Formats: sequence, C-alpha cells, structure tokens
Amino acid sequence: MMKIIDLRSDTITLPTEEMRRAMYEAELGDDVHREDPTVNRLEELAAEVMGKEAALLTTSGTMSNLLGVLANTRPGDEIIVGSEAHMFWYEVGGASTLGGVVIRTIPNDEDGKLDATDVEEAIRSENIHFPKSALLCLENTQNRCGGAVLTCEYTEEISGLAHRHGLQVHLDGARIFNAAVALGVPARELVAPVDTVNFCLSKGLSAPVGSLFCGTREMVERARKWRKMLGGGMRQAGVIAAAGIVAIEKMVDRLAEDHANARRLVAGLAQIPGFSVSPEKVPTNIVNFEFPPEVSDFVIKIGERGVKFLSRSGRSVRAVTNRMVGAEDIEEALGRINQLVKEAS
Ligand code: TLP
Repeated sequence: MMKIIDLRSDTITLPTEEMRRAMYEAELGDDVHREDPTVNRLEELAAEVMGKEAALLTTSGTMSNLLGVLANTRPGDEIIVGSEAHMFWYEVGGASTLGGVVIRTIPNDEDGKLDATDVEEAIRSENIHFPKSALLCLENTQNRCGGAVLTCEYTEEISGLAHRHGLQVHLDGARIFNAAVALGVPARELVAPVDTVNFCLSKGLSAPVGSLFCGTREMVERARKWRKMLGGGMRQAGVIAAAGIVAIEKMVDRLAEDHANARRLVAGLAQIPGFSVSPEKVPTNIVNFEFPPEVSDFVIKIGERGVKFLSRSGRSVRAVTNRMVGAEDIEEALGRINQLVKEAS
C-alpha cells in the first residue's frame, strides 16, 4: 500500500506512546474548581518555561489568542495586527465578533516583521473620533511568512515602542519553540518583552489538544473568567494536560529534525524543473513554494499520489514538516513529485 506523506500541517501529529501512557495514568480532578493536579502542574510548567507569572490551559490556539484580545482590551478598542497574521486570517474574526474590537492591519514584511514606523503611524492619538489603540499582536514563528522567526532584539524593539505608547503586546507563539530551536535561545527570552503569549501543544510538539495562555497572574485570572464564558472551562482536563507535560519536557529539541527536513524538501524541489523555491530561506518547518505552470492542479494530483500539501493562492503551496514525516519520506515525496512533473511536461 502507498504510504501517505502528510505535509499539510504539523497539527496532524499524533500523540507519542509516552503521551498516551501519561494520559492513561494522569491524576485527575475538576479543573473548574482548580482541583486537577495534572492541569495545575502543566500550567506551572508553562509559566516557568515562558518566564511569566501564570498560565492557563485552553482548548486551542484560536481560543488563547482570543483570550489575549479579551483580557487586554475593551469593546470599542483597536488592535494592531500584521496583514499576514493568523489572528487576522484564520480565527474567524473572533476578535471583532466576540471582543468587539477594530482590527487594524499593517503589512508584514517577508521575514514576518512589522515595520516600526508603520506601527507608530498606526497608533492613534487621543481624539474624540478615534477608537483607542490598545493592543499590538505579534506572531512567532510567522505561519504565512514561511515560518519566519522574530528575534529577541526585534521583539524587544517593537514591544518597547508599543509600550511607550501605552499599548499592551500579545504574542501568538503557536510555534514559539520552533523559533527558540532555530535561534538557539530559550523560549522565555523570546517572549520576555510581551505581556501575554499563546503557545500550542498540538502542533510540532505532537500533543493531541491544547494551548497555553500565559501572562501576569492578573491577566491569566481575567482570561480564566473569559475562558469559562466561552465554554472552555474543562473538568478532568488532566487527560489533556498529561500529554502537554510530555510535549514540553520531551518534544522541543526534536523540532530541529523538522527544520532539517524542511531544508531537505526545499533543496530537493530546487532540483526539479519549474519549482520556485528559496533554499536559502527555510528558517523553521513551514515552506511556501510555487509549482510549475505545466502542472495544473498540482495539490490535487500529488495528493492522489499520496503526498498531501495545502493550497495557497494561485500556484503557491504550503508544506509543513512534522514528526510523522521522516527524512526518507521527504525523499520519497520528492521522487513522486519528480515523476508527476515528468509526466506533465
Ligand atoms: N494554524 C493551522 C491552521 O489554522 C492554518 C495550521 O495548520 O497552521 N496561530 C498560528 C500561528 C497557527 O498556525 C494556528 C493554527 C493557530 C494560531 C490556531 O491554533 P488552533 O488550530 O489550535 O486553534
């Protein structure tokens, strides 16, 4: 049988044996009453690795980012978000619908950064006609910018600017450990300048469910109340948290393998006529590339040959390397792509 090589996302990763065992054996209680010892342990661990006072287990990155908006703003405020931000593209407009905030976008450059002048110009002065600029949202790594990494220095500079103007800063760090591994710095250094941060257990770290919202004790308590309102107060959530603890303790260093496989994929694609790739720019595990014009419906056709990618706009395709796809699978995928292109031309 043909092996399926799934490069659509790192969200497809299945829990490890160790996670399943930890879930089975987890000590449990009612987390709405804060009586689940495993959730409490995960939240303490998350706060510690992020260098923040407290953390809160949430159902998803989408919920954590929404909590970032709800806890940091009031209805009628404005938030500043990158034009390529996940929070803007893929979170169903929750910030506006449920947070009642205006979303002001400014362009991300191809390295995922927001220009300091653009940010400064977007921040509103006090004026009876204006909403209040309340929150700057950053993303690290930056999904739509090919897994681009924001450095400590950049995060410090742009957050400092926001703070000087009285804004809070929320970081969507869904893949912050990919950034940390790529830069060789602890995650806590990357998030030190921001007020609140989301990170995900269920992406490259391979846990089945869950994200953590982190910040000051006060912020996290505010978020806890919002989480309850959103229906995210979970009971024996230790079954989820147990896998999350393994994710944080055991699964971070291996992200380097995903990064190496992303480079391997791009180096291979560069050898196949007609593919447009940038081998010198593969910072983490997300790769955007363009397929040759001769191959119509590339994503569908290669999908039929057992290699799954996500379609972006036009001829642009996204690949995300992950624990379910080894180096030999990348070679196999490249072979199948090569064959498809040969047949099409
Ligand atoms: N991203 C998913 C899809 O929603 C596109 C993916 O496959 O990449 N922030 C970032 C940067 C993300 O990439 C994602 C998920 C989220 C937040 C939302 O996390 P979940 O899926 O847990 O709500």
